[in-house]
Amino acid sequence: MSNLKIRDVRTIVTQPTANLIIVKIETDEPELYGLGCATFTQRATVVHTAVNDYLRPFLIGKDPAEIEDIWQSCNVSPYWRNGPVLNNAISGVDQALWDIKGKVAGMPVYDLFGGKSREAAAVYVVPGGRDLKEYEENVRGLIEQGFRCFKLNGADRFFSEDASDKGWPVITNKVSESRGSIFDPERWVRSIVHTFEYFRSTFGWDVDVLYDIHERLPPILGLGLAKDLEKFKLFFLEDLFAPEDNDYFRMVREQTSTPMAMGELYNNPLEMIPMVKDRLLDFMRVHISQIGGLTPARKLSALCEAFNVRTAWHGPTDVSPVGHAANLMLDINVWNFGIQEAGPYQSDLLAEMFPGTPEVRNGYMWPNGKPGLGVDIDEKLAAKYPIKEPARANWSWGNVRRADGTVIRP
Ligand code: GCO
Ligand code: MG
Repeated sequence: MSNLKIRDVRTIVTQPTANLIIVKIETDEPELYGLGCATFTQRATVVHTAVNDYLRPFLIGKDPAEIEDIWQSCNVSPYWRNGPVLNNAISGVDQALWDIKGKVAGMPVYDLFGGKSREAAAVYVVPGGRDLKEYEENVRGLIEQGFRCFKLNGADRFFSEDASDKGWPVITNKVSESRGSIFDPERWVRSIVHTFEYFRSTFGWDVDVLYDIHERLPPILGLGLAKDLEKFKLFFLEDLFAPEDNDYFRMVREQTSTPMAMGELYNNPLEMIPMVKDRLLDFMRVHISQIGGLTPARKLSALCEAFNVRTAWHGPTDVSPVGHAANLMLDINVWNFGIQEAGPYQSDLLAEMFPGTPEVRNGYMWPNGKPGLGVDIDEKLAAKYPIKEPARANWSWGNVRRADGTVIRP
């Protein structure tokens, strides 16, 4: 591999569902290229610029085999570092280089990492339903298909105190619609407890359940909820606090055994390391492209193993199929795997646009055993779905407010 050179680096930005950003690295060997996920869906065009204007000229001519050196030099080249935009840009490059290395070696990336600890990655899914009856039917159908772990977000709307509430979180339209959705933390907390009472009494204890607080609660309410939910034996309670409130996890650890999952909002190692070394979380849930790709994620997995923290990589619809394949390489390899989020990313369109997309069936995500990350992209099809109105990709994060108009920090 030593005499290969990077010939071109460019992004493929497409919006088949969420805004997805893929980095494609072409080498001077015809048909040898790699793909990496750089998806920061809320700021896709900024990542596009970071790759094309800054990393491309920095990388052309380098040896694609030197993944570690390329990661380290890309990380310090802007001087200021550890932010979401540049980390995503570097992730796209990093994952593409691992893809190339696997293709040259003729093996899946998990084999480059040391082989398989399991054949497939157990997943969790988020059941849907327009009403409780349909929700229950969907859960029973998923259980029959072999799924055993469920995120209950969304079901709380069936148990909110105001029958008119439709959205998540509990919505009370006490302020004009122009301010977006209204969030009432105390009512939402009560609806979550009712949701778990329903789920355990309806589906029993042979299934795992989890919930995502999404950092929206005042910390002391979150602590109280974690204690109230202890009797329901959650698989984990996710994002109980915002990264800015990491130290509140110390109180949770002293007062309840409800397992903690955190990490999708982390970018900076200084956010992650204290959480692991002080055993303040049970599951590390970073969005791998937000921390710079597979190279740092491998190192984070090893740090977590030393403290018996398990992995549960972020895997929503705003991770591309290339990114899900990257998650899966670590899921298959590491000893301390916990669970894999399989956000509803499977669709006929995505499967056609990304041949080799990891398959989710019988409760597991399955590697396809192909060299590299095992996923390709149909660029012509991707080009048919350009990003529309980038500014609208905020997904309401700056519009969710309390009844008094205070914006909620997710
Ligand atoms: C999850 C996440 C997502 C995020 C989304 C932000 O656990 O999957 O919380 O639902 O809201 O990825 O863009
Ligand atoms: Mg989450």
